[in-house]
Amino acid sequence: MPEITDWMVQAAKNYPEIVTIMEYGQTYEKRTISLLKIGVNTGEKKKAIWMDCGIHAREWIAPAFCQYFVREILQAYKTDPKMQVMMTNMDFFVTPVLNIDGYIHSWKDNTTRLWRKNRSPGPLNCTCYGTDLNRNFNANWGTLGVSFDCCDNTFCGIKPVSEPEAQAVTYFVGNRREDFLCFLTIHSYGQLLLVPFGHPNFIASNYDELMKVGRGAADAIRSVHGKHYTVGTSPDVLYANSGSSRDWARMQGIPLTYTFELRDNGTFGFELPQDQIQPTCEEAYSGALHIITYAHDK
Ligand code: ING
Ligand code: ZN
Repeated sequence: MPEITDWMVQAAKNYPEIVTIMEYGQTYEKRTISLLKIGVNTGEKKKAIWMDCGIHAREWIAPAFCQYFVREILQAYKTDPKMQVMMTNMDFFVTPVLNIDGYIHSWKDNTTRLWRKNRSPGPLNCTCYGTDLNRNFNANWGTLGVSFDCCDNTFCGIKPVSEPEAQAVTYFVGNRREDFLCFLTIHSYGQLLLVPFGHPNFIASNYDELMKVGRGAADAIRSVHGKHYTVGTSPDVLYANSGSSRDWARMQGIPLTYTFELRDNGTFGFELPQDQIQPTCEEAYSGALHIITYAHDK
C-alpha cells in the first residue's frame, strides 16, 4: 500500500497540470482514503467519471487495473486528441484502493489472503471482524443476498452506510451526483459486466441503454484477447443482492453505473497468475473506455 500511495504522489508530480490527489475519507483503522482527480483545469463546471477499485480486499487485480487505467489515460492525453477533448470536458475520479485496511490484511500472510470485507469489529456479542462494503450502501439495504451474521463474508453491517469507507463514497459522490455521467466499480472475478439493479423487483429506467452500452463494452473486451464477458443484472447473471455501491449510484441518478468483474472464470479465481495481469488490464481498459466514450459523446 505505501507503494500505491507513492505511485499516486508520482502521478501528481509528473502531471501537475491535470492530476491532483484528493483525500475524502478515513478507513476504520484511520488510513486516509484518497483518489486521483484527472482532467484539464478549465475553470468551468465539468462532468465527471467515477472509478473505484479494491472495495473487496482479496480482488487484487482490481487495484492493479485502476493503476493501469490511470497510466493509459495519462499516456493517451499526450498524443490522442479524443482523450484531450474528454479530459477537457470531464474529470476522472479514480480511487485505486477503497478498502485499504482489508487490502493490507489480505497481503499479510497465507491465512488472510482471501479476506473480503473491511476491518471494523463486529457489533456487540460478535467476535468476528469486517463488513462487506458492497452490501453496506443505502440501496435496498439488508433485503437480499446479505447476511446479518457478522462472521459471514456478506455481512451487511448493522445499518445502511455504517462503515466509514462506504460513508466516504456516499458523501463524495452524493455531493456531486449531477456531475457524474458514469460510475464504474471494479471487482474480480467472473468476467461479468453487471448493470443495476441487484434486486429483482427493480429495473433501471434506462435498462435498455445500460445493456446496449454494456454489450458494446463486452465486444470491445473480446476484441483484445478473445475473452468473453457476460452482461446483465446480478439476479439474471448469478444471484440477487442489495446494498451495492453500483445500485446506490444509479439511485442517485447517475445514468451509467456498472460493476466490472475482471478475470478469470474460476480457474484461479482471486489468485490470478501474474502473467494474466497485463492482458486482463488491457481488455478491461478497452471495455471501460467504450462506456466512458459513450457517456462523453452522448
Ligand atoms: N462480486 C460482487 C459482490 O458484491 C456480484 C458482485 C453480486 C456478482 C451478485 C454476482 C452476483 O458479491 C464480487 N466478486 O465481489
Ligand atoms: Zn468484489
